[in-house]
Amino acid sequence: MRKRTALVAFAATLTLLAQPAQALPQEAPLAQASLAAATPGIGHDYEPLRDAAARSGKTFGFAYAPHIANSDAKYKAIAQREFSMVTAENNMKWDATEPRRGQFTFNGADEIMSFAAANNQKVYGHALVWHAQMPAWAKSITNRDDMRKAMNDHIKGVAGRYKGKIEAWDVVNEAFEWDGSRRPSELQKVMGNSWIEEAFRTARAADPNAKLCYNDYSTDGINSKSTAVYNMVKDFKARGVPIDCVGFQTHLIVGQLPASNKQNLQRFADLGVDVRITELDIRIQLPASQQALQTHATEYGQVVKNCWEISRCTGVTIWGISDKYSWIPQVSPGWNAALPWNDNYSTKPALASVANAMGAKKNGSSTGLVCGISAKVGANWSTGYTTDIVIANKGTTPIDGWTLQTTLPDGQKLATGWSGQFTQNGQRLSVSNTSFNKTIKPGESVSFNFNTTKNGNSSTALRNFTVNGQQCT
Ligand code: 9MR
Repeated sequence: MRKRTALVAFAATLTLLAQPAQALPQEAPLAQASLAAATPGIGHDYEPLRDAAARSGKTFGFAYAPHIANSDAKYKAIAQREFSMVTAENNMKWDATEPRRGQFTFNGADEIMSFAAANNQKVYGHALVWHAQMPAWAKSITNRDDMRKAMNDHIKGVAGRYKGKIEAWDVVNEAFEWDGSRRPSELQKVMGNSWIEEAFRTARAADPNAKLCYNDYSTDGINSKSTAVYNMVKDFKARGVPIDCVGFQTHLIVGQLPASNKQNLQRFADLGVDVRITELDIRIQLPASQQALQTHATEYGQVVKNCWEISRCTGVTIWGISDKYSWIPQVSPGWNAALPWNDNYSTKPALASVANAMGAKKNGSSTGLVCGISAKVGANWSTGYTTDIVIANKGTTPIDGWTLQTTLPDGQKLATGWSGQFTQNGQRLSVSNTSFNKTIKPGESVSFNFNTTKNGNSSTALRNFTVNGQQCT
């Protein structure tokens, strides 16, 4: 067991809470992910953007590629800190999950589910039926009933596996052409017009709790394609075909955000479905000029604002984190700079623009107090766990006396604390300095820890802190 320094307040240690040095093997892995959520932003000094989104009842998502998180610590830290929703960039697609007929492979998809769970993120399922990344065996089917069976079995296999755990599914992706006609995919050619509604009905039966979405690109403004989708949604609603949401990919070219974007989102919302910006990126011809970066920032902010002003818009998902891994240069050579984070994780003006459109707070902006928090689960046993917190002074003036506040998970109670003065009021926990750790000089930090009872819940790495009333991450 770790050696504790001065024991202050809450001396009533319960014997039951005696700590084993290690988590018991049968316990769930520690919620390490939220550690990064509590670290300062990479490339900016705003609070986690997921927190700003949450205040508006929305989520901020990103397209996630687990192999990148496994090799790039900054990507992973941003993924954990900034986002409250995860879309699988590739791992939940048909070719990834059913490469051979009837043989499902869920390794990558499962990895995404556990990453999201560890980071308290929702999962947006992408995509059950799509003409691209459709395995060759499925594309080669020519018999209508056989294709229907393959499609329905696929939907049941994937949506069924994650039943109850997916916020929303892109049931059908990219089924229309620019002129509003149906895309002449194998799906369309072999099954005829009814395949889309059949896919939705099958998905509803496979996971009745997931919201079911239609998703497409170049539908961001009012045009022939978005109107065709609009008419389909209207028809589905009228006939009781289960559809709950429409995703607007919003893969834009800088300077070309349609003026009718908000009006278009609103007309879909008015049909009684949720809308979401599902794959936002805005590409620029390289090298990106200052002027292009300004327009880029304005458009990023405008898209977020448009969603934020529509109550049925559930949020914005960006298609990646850093330009380094964007799909854009492979498809459009000479173009990129599409995401808010550059190759080296510095940020473009778009990041601030998005943050401001969400009403994100800057760390320490109003009092000059600039602090950083690291909070992690330490010892962890069946009935309780230890939280270790470090407050760092990241500013240029000393912090002379401090009170940290945070919220404990429902039902959990403070038991014992060290190196601070602890009070719990409801689920709100306040910790003030002791005489020996009152002053935090610039560049220095203080640490303290405490035990909480679990009351049948699991250990949770805390997030959302204030120090002296100031948001601190
Ligand atoms: O970003 C994805 C890229 O890694 C894949 O190679 C590509 C293959 O089709 O799909 C990309 O994601 C697409 C998404 O699934 C659907 N809308 C368009 C996205 C960009 O092509």
